[in-house]
Amino acid sequence: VTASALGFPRIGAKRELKRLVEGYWSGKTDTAELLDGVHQLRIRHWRLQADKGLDTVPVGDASLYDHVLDTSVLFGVVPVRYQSLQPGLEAYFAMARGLQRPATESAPAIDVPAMEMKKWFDTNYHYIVPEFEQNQAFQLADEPKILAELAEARALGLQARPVLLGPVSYLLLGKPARGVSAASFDRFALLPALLVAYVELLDRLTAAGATWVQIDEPALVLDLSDAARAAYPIAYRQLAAAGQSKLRLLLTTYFGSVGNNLDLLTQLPIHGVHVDLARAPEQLDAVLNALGADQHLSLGLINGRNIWKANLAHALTLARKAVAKLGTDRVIVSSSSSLLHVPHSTAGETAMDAEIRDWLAFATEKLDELAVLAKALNNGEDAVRDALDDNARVAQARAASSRTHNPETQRRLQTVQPSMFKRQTAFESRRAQQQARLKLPRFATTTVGSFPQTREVRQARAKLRKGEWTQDEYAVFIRAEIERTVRFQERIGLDVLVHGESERNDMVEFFGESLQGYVFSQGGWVSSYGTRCVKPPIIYGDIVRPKPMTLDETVYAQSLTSLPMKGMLTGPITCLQWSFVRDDQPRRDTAFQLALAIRDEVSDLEAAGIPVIQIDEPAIREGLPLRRADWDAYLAWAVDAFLLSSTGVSDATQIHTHMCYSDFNDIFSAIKRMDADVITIENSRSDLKLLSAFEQHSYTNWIGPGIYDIHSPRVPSVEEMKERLSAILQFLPNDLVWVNPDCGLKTRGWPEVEAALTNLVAVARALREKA
Ligand code: THG
Ligand code: ZN
Repeated sequence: VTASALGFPRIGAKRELKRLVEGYWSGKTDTAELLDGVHQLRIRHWRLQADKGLDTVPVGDASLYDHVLDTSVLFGVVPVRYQSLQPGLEAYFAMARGLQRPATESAPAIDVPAMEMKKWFDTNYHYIVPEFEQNQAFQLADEPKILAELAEARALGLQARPVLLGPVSYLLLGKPARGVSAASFDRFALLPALLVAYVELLDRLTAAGATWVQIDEPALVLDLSDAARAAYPIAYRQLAAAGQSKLRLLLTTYFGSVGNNLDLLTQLPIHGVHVDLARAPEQLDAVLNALGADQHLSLGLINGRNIWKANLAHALTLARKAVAKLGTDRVIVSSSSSLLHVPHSTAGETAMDAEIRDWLAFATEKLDELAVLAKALNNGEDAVRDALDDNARVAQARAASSRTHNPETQRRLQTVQPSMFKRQTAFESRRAQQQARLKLPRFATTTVGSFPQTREVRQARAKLRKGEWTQDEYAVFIRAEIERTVRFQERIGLDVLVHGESERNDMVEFFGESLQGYVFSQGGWVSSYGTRCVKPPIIYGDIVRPKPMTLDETVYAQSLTSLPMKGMLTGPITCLQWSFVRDDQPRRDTAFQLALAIRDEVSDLEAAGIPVIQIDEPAIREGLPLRRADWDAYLAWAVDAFLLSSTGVSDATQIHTHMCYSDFNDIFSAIKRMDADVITIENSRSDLKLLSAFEQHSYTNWIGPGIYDIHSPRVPSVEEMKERLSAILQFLPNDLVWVNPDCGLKTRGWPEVEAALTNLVAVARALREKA
């Protein structure tokens, strides 16, 4: 039995990758420094894996920005608009994040936007979406980065396993390039040409000494079309012939069960299969039965998506079953998925509650677990007795801890009634009462919640954290920020104001820090996109709201103005989705506990006279299970959780919600059932399909489709936003439309926000006069 991980977090223990790459962008780091820095980081991560006792290290999983973008560059899939740039880092980073450069004497100005980003399966990681032309050519790069890295790892004496994204998953993750009609686009028509490039690469990897290559095909856990299923045998028959048939392919699946794709998998001429036994342990028997006589099986036993120490006894039971059937030589113990989705190490978490820290394993600690499993299987459990005993002790301590159970929360969960999932009356009657109370004009204007988080704001938080400021000094600073933000909105002429959220680091982490049942880490960063990270808080126990979380700031903000103030909360599903969640009870129960805490906050805000409350649920769609058959069950409890959080108010209190990713045509009935009085949504691409869905499903509540794309520093003109709004009004009844930006303004600067919001208010006013 050997041990290996499918991939390791690339950001670094101290987010070294972020500093290197952002330093390069700002001109502080030159190319040589950047490349040397990431080289050192790679080596450190390989050595760490080898030192922990892993037999094989993955090569090529690290990236300067994103591994899917790396795959596109590897095969020459560079959209036309970047082809005039310098190949190499300039084109690469332009694809990742756009490039603006003023004209010089010798060169014209450059202004190319970034490629699209999308969520990687059901994770909080975003990949760069490949763009394919109708007859896309594929051309292996002259100096593939993965070949250089293989040489580096081998030079260190390491057993290195190159990692590639598989051709079928790669094609499925992409989209037709601009100008290519989606209707006539057939991605699998590109397969033969793509395979030629893959074969050439595999040949070169073999020549460079690779014996195994890991090919990731996570699409195999999805519902596949017939065309996608047909592509697999074609692809892998061809790849199997590469490397003079000496190379061995480990085909990996992760994030779920292979399910009905198992028959497909077993037809493929591959040497090994990896399955996710953390998410889908029940598939082991079927996979063992289906495996060919010489095929290896990589067991995804250690969870790559969560941070709890594994139950090693349980993992060993599964592994022994595999060894009994296959023998030790054909079994690999591994992480369920790449460890990209968990933080680097718990070692720096000195401030965390020691009892809870003892329950956690981040990526580095998961390597230890893998090594223990392999040793136990190879040399007998006595060889790792101490580690196994310690693991059993932790599992028991966690199960028995009084810290995870709160009787009052449990009692309340039992008393949840169907009536708590409903507003008192239907929207029509609520609407009249809210109008009478708020007296808002038609085309009412508002923002989605956050205002620019300037350097001063982040520095203030740092001063508080480091103890340079007292809580009082910090509170004085925040109040000044709130007052400035309120006066700003009054001056601009917005109708429903917000306090600006300057006291919040992240919309999920902030609530995690205010609720019991949560712990948060100091350095538990996880890549979200490129160099950007999030620090997911950890839900370890029953949720309790010890005191109001947002009341002081919101009430203070309302005291400054006679205009309506909107209280800002994060919804239960988004808190769940963007946290590490306890694995000892159903996610639904945790969501309902969060919902009850938010429901209490909503009541407190209402009682304090706040007339409008927004409960953001940007993550409700990304929480959708990967298989359609599981959607309805999820949507039932997810929408119930939102309703539980939002319906404990009188008719005259206006509930808003917000969603960032407008890709929700297929969950429309769930959106409707949320019954928010106002929903603000992203619509930066003026997606008429989305708007027609509102019409089609006869959506009757208020809607605010964003008319200002906040993802770019560009200031949209009055004309531009007017046009966008006119298009919107083709589809939606005029008296249901709100006017607002796409999303929060946290990542923008004040001057551009002032200019854009001034234009936005002018658009709304002009429409009112016309109507
Ligand atoms: N919060 C959480 N998850 C998210 C988002 C969020 N997932 C989806 C989307 N929003 C991801 N977007 C971002 C945007 C910005 C940053 C991270 C994810 C970001 N991070 C800072 C960085 O890496 O420099 C760190 C922030 C900090 O210092 O706290 O800018 O909003 N949970
Ligand atoms: Zn948003």
